Amino acid sequence: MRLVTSVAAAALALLAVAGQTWPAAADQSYQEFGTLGRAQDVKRTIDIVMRDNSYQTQRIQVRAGETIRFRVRNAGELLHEFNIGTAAMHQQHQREMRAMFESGMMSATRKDAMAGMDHSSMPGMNHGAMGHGGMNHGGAAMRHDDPNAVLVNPGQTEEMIFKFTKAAELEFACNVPGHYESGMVGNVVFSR
Ligand SMILES: [Cu+2]
Repeated sequence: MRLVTSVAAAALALLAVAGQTWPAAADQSYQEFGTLGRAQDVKRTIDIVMRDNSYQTQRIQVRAGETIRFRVRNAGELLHEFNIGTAAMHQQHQREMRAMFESGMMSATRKDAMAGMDHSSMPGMNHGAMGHGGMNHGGAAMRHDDPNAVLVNPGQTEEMIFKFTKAAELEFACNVPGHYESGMVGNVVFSR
């Protein structure tokens, strides 16, 4: 079942990407089901723990209209992502992420590999942790300012506040090359 869905999603993603030059414009598809949340609207925090290569939780439960603070900890030694989207969105994002890895913009252990050995690679000095939109090194990395996704370096914790506006069939997933395929994906379940 999942295989069939994935193949269909991959075909859709290919169609969606065809004709665009890379890097593609930021994917606004999340607006179908949510938006950037405001801190004052947060009623609940969900802790997400990421390892190499899995999530501690396979399922999160939310309500339409709810604003949630996700506290995302990377307890692994590799770079990981927490991204909320449809299966098709994840497929497309995986293609983009693969290109970033191939270009050297990201590495298996660092989201800002281009920055080299500057202060951003020192533990405890990750300026990205001050807010996922706060610091990027330009170019396609800007993509990760999307309110529905956060990339977390090994050993770091980052927060993401997201408002679910509408129920949808969603997954949370890590789109670092190979991770989704190895099972780094879980379900977002809407309750009433
Ligand atoms: Cu991962």
